[in-house]
Amino acid sequence: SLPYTLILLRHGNSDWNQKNLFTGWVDVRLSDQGVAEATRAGELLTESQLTPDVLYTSVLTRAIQTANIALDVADRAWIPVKRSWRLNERHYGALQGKDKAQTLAEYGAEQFQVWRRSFDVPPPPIDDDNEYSQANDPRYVGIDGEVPKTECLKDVIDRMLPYWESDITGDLAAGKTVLVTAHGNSLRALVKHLDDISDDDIASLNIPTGIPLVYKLDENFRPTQPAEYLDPEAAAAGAAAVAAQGKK
Ligand code: DG2
Repeated sequence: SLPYTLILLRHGNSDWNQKNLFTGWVDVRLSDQGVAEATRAGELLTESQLTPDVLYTSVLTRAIQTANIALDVADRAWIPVKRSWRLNERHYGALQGKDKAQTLAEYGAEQFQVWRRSFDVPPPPIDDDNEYSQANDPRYVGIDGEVPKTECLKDVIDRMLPYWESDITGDLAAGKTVLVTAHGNSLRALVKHLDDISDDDIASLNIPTGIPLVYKLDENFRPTQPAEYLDPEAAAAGAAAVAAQGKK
């Protein structure tokens, strides 16, 4: 029934978030802090009486773990699941595995910000023989198109939105409460679309780890009110921490 309910959840803090490394499509696990954040996310869902009917995740373990933990805590571990590489984090190209603070020191604040937050400038592409390349990762056999070697936010929008339209909106239209568990930049792409944020303004929007963001949508999948984080104070602090990453 209307308005439709959509819950966005960035995975909890990962081992590589903790180590301050560019991650992208590298399949790292949650840190202990991330497990605690996912647990808290489940408690927040319960406290808010939100009951997801269907789960969407990327094919990356940190998002899958987060959703599993949160839904288990919320007593909804049994709901159907759909996973897609189209919800994956932005592919970070040759930056994958690099230290964010070192990259900032080496290339300067301007280049660092362009690589992290520009709309249409991708980082340099990763070589197929780089240890952090996904060129030979079996989970991407049969994806429609080539495994990316780098992506900017615009590329993420271009591969994510078709899936939003073909699959996720269908479940919303059927009246289901949809939980999407994904990543900093794949969720920035979706929020940009939902809130109609300009290419310039999206640069300053950061998504905190592990805090559910709830949208109420009309029949055209447009917000009927501003989206709300279930813990606004923690979300503001978390977003500020993401923005400051690299700057020690
Ligand atoms: C982070 C985002 O992605 O990093 O790829 O390093 O959400 O999967 O931890 P996530 C990464 P920034 O773009 O915020 O530097």
